[in-house]
Amino acid sequence: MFQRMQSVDKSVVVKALRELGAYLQLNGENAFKVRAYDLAAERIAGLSDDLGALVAAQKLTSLPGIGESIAKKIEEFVTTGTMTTLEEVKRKYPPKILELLTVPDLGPKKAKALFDQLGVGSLDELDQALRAQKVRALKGFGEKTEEKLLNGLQVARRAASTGGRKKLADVLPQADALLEWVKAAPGVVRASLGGSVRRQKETVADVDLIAAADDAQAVFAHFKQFPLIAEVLGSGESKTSIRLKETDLQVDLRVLPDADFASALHHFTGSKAHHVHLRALALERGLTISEWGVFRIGAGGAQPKAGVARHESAEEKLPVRDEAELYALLGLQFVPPELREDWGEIEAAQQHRLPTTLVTAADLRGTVHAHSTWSDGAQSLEEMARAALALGMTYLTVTEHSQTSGYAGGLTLERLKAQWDEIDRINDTVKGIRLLKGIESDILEDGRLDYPDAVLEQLDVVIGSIHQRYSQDEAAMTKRVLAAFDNPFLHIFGHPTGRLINKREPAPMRMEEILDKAARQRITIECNGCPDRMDLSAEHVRLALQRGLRVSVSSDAHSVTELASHLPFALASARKGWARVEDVVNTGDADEFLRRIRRG
Ligand code: DGT
Ligand code: CA
Ligand code: ZN
Repeated sequence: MFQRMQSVDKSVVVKALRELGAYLQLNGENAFKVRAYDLAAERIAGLSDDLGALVAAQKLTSLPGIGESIAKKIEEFVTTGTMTTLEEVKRKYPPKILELLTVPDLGPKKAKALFDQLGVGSLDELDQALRAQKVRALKGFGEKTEEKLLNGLQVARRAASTGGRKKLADVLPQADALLEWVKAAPGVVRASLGGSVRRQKETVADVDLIAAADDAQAVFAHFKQFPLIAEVLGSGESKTSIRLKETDLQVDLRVLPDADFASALHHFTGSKAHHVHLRALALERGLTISEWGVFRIGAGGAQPKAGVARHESAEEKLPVRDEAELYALLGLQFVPPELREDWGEIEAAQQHRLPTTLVTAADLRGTVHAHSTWSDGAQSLEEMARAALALGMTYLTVTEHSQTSGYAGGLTLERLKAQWDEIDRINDTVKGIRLLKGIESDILEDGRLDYPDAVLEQLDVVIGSIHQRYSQDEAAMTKRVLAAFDNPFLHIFGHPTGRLINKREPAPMRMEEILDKAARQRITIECNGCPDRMDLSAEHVRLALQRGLRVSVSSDAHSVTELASHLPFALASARKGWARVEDVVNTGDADEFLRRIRRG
């Protein structure tokens, strides 16, 4: 597994250390020892040097928090591929026992008791024991614990099926509420969300909050009063972590003096990959960047160790009032948080060719992809029109489902034509908003659209989407989409991959080939704002834009609420994929929209 010492996969080592720590917990080892393995794992995970090289040079113990004994275990693992201590302790338990530690309210002691007394060694076995009401009979458990564990079991199962990552939309409301709560804490000068939430990733593992205040403990005391807290996981000098009720979301709050806020916010916004790249750049300029700030390396040229830097006098700490200053110190254009993934943004920032006009909500003039009671929407067409108007939109594309989607109230030809009369009536009576006649046509199994060309031709906007037969293989699915693009009346490829976050994988298709053809045929690609979908993914948006394609920022609204609530998620995909105002078809008025989606 590790023939060469170089390029060791750190994540495998991190996983082994964490596992060993978890088994030691089961064994009843003291918390101090267990924590040492977690700390070592964290240290290795955050390492920017090559681990293989460190081991070869026998320099592991020079890392803070890694002592002789752990260093030996890492060395053994890196050189032989096994860690004897881990293998030994694993043999004492059934293979899935660590699953139990993922259940909230089930600590290592209780897990061990369940194993020793009931032979419970996995989530499934825990489920059976709970149902058989065997758990309540154990000493120290009881009916109340049983009920808690039944709940916890569900949480653990959900987490296991999603890799523990939650949808952005499920997290944002609580994250925003917490941010407001922290801003109201005594002495807080400024505060912000950080981490993957600030970078607008589609899924997030936890929420990171950063606040500026002189008295961190006073802020923590207020933080812990937040009504929805299930448990305080830890509280230290500058960080407090909590777990929330209902969502089981973990939130880390860091509080620093205002002078350190910008560099800390930058650090805890990430991403790690972005930082690793930035740090290399910084070194070339004689600077180091860490969570403690930006330092000019002293005349001696010594590199500060993390955590020591701020106390060392050889380095000069540079003032950083905001993130733009930090980037300026590196000779870089400011990089918006969404772009910080090391997807080429640092190279672009060096050359000052990062997009400066990323699309915002204020740029949108029309709302694209809406359903009403004519198909499976919740409100009438007129209500949708008035709601769009209230949002400051100047047009709304009416795109009901087509006839094949009978289950979703898809429109027969007659009903489609009847709808045109109503659209004309609303356009005459409701001033300030223009309804465009459209359809969300099914892309059938062979790539045909769902109405005759003679009908499609009469529509202002045709979205083509796949709703059925997701089971096709990659070749068939790709062929299907490519064929659809040959229809001259198709304007927009709707929710392209069909992915449902944490529920359904993207349909298999050769996306680059599809985007190549879309570019040739001038098809617009949809950023779908339904928070379960958010497809295109940001990576795909980027690929589309690189081919000169335009995207739509679509609400895919089935109600007046969704007209507004879905937009931030379509925008998140678009912005994260570097879409500028001019790359988005619905940032101009209705005529401009029609010009931009036009094919020839
Ligand atoms: P998540 O929580 O998995 O959705 O994604 P993030 O990016 O929010 O990751 P998280 O919460 O582990 O850490 C927040 C930020 O803190 C991360 O984006 C960069 C910074 N950070 C955390 N750990 C390390 C590390 O070991 N090395 C470096 N360079 N940065 C780190
Ligand atoms: Ca995070
Ligand atoms: Zn659809």
